[in-house]
Amino acid sequence: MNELDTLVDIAKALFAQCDTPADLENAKAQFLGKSGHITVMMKGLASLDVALKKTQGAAINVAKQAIESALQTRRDQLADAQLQTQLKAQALDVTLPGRHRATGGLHPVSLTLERIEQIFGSMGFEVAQGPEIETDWFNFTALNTPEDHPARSMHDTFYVEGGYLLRTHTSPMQIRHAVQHVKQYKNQLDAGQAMPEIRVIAPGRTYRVDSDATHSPMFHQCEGLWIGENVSFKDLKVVFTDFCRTFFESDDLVLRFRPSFFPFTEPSAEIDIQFSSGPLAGKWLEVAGSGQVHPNVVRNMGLDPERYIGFAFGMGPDRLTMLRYGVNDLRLFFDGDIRFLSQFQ
Ligand code: 2NL
Repeated sequence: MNELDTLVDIAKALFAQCDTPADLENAKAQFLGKSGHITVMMKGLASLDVALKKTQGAAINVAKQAIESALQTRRDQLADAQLQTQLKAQALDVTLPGRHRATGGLHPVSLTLERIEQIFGSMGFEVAQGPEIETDWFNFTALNTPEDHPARSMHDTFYVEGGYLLRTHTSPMQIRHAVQHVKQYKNQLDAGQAMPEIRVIAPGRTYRVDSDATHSPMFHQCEGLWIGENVSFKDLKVVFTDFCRTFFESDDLVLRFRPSFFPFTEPSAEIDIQFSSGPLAGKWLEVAGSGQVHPNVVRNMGLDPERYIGFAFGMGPDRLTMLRYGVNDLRLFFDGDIRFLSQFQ
């Protein structure tokens, strides 16, 4: 092996030991730089005679090319290694499950309220919504509730500063709606003409001092009111029967109107339903209170009770939701546990 072959081998060995592009370029200088071995040998050719110059020159060139080629090969190897390291560092595991954005949904009681509004809407009822902090007048007095009625006690009702209270039912909103309606048709009424009937439901939050498995201090109520010149108990029966059968999707569901008492209606009735099939079949379940609106209440709406008559009812959407889905503890609705709530989506 001649001197040049040895030089090429040394260069290859040296290049192989270089782990970074900077090391490699430094090693290159030892052979191809200004004072590198190859460069010095080339310069040495000048002192040789022509024949030797030719053969030696060619041999040096072969060695030079071999070194340049080895250099390029090592450069490519290092660049490739660097790329591999970078790819490894930035690796994406495409088999990981994606992080999905959970879709929200309506609360089960909201689903019930929407259902109630939809069904009564199809029967021509408007939806009235209003204040949860009420006056004594709208919550009790206008509804013919006597001063000494137990519902008015501190024990049953949340009173707030300024003589206000948290409404114990949504009826005050129906009084507000009726008064507004009567005001709107005042000219017609003053002229002895008829006004369009009042047909409204009032869904929303209500409050009572009460807390156990079937009572929450905040609960929902939906009341309904239909006032006209010729609205009877028969209409109440038709409307409420239709509502219950549609709400529970059960055409053979039956209703029972059981005599009862409320200060704001006379006569009054509790409404019970009975399913003919399913887990609750055969049991009478109380779902609402109802009655013919008391003449004093009709008067407080600004109407003549000799001419205007109608019915009202009140029901608990929380309880309707429990019946519809088979939930046995009311508190589940208000605990905010996503494992419970997500089951209704
Ligand atoms: C019940 C009882 C009832 C009413 C609510 C009412 C409203 C007006 C006039 C007359 Cl503006 N009555 N509402 C009538 C009877 C019963 O609810 O047990 N609710 C869950």
